[in-house]
Amino acid sequence: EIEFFFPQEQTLAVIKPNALVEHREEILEHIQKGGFTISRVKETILSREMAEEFYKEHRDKPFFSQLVEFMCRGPCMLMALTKENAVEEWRAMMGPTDPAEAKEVAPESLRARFATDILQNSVHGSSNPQHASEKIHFLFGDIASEGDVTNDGDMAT
Ligand code: RTP
Ligand code: MG
Repeated sequence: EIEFFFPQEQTLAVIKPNALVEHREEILEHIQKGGFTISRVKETILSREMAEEFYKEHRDKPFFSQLVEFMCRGPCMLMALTKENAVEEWRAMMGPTDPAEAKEVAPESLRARFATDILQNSVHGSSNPQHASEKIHFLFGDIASEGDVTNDGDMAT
């Protein structure tokens, strides 16, 4: 009798404000069908400071101020997703940054289906496991750790 062990990985997923208003159920359904465990979840309006810190890697880009303004416009849903190879799989499910490209190369992807434009592109996903743990720690605080299955119940702070 052989048992296989698949190491779990965590990624951070964010449903951005426009998509949370219009496509919440479809995106959550997609995540569940993809076999991810939602190990932490919080719905929140990011402050300007939090959005700036969250996307600090982009602070010198021409779109930075627009990006921060957009991310603060309304509630986001923040999720830690757990699965084998979660970072890559969630990025694949999202599709390319620009929905025009997404429609070409990944028509089933979330951005192909739900993005408005390259800025309001419906979802975020960490680009590597290091970023994932850094951002999960930043957004959920100290108690976020692997295997920790928690729903904050903290839906409006
Ligand atoms: P994300 O970080 O949100 O998952 O997106 P990503 O890795 O696919 O793309 P990234 O280069 O990290 O860009 C972060 C977010 O900035 C906005 N953006 N706007 N106007 C523009 O040319 C432009 N380029 C990027 C998007 O909201 C993008 O997701
Ligand atoms: Mg990125």
